[in-house]
Amino acid sequence: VVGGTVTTVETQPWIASIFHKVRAAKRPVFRCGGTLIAPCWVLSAAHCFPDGAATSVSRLSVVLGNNALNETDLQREQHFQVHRLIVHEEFDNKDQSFNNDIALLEIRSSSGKCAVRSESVRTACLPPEHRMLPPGAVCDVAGYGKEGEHLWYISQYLRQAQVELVAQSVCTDKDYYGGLVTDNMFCAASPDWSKDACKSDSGGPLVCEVDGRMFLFGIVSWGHGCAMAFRPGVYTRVTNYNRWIRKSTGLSAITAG
Ligand code: 4AZ
Repeated sequence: VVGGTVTTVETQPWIASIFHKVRAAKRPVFRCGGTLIAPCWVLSAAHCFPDGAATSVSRLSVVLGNNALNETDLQREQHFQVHRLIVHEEFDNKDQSFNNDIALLEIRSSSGKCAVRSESVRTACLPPEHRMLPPGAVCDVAGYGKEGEHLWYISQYLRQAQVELVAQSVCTDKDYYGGLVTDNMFCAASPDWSKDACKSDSGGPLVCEVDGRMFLFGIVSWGHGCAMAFRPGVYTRVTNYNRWIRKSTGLSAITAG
């Protein structure tokens, strides 16, 4: 996150960190963010798993309640293996279009359990199908991604920033992204272009408050650079995927929070 502030995981208790075991590395390497939407399910971005259905789930792991990536705090954290990875069937990024950039991870602890609600771990609500907020609505993006586009390291600590929803007609204007932004995406930025998601925030949440509850409207997906003028952050439009989420998880209703 560029231009944001360090936050505690209790402020974003639905955030997940997804790690990938690499042969040469001692520790699992941070791959992407995610959002806990049900005790056994984390929503993330399809592009986080470039091997798609061929991804070896045994190399993936998920941590909830994670404040600092390189510190272990078992008071807060809950650790999981990935039981199943479901990448959207129509995500095909050969053309780098990022359309349908959505994936689900079914999580299980080593004792076979799902997430347990605590101060640091809690599900985000999913908004009703096709619900839209007006342009200018203020939302929060959170993650462990870069604090500047040209830094070579990601943030050690969870950070968040307030961004505003950009009208679809504006974001698809030729001065912005033109036809690169599909109906399955929306844009968000800060009015002075100082705040944005950045590399390694991918898969993580954009949440917006409605009637005192936080709803997951977006998944960090892509953008040209970070915090650049006329180049908002682009997010997967979660409200286009309620049916896909229901079908994939087998959960008939996801409303908890
Ligand atoms: C990335 O490379 C990335 N500014 C994620 C988000 C944004 C740009 C790049 C949005 O994962």
